[in-house]
Amino acid sequence: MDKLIVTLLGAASIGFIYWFFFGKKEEAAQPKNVWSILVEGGYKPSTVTISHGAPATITFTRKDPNSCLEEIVLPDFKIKKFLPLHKAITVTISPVKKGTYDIHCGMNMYHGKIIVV
Ligand SMILES: [Cu+2]
Repeated sequence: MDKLIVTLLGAASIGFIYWFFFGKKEEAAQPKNVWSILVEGGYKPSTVTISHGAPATITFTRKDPNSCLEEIVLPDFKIKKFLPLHKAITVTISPVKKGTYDIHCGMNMYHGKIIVV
């Protein structure tokens, strides 16, 4: 009887872990064209998925005083913006081609990704 309970508990926790990691990942991969990225010790989320052929807006809010993160660069879209602390800065992109595009800080140290599907 004890063994059965342990087995059931084990199965339940495996199920939970699976749901926790894979369920969330699937949700993050769902394309949408309005995103908010928190800039704090990096970019959160660091990967955003958008659909091609429609304009997408990404709002960056920097909460990290580290000057390394004060500039956001989207090289493929020729966008470079200063991010004042605690202020939402929105960039709009209209990617026509599917692919993966880089987001990085002014010094190319912190990285994020835009996946266009
Ligand atoms: Cu930097």
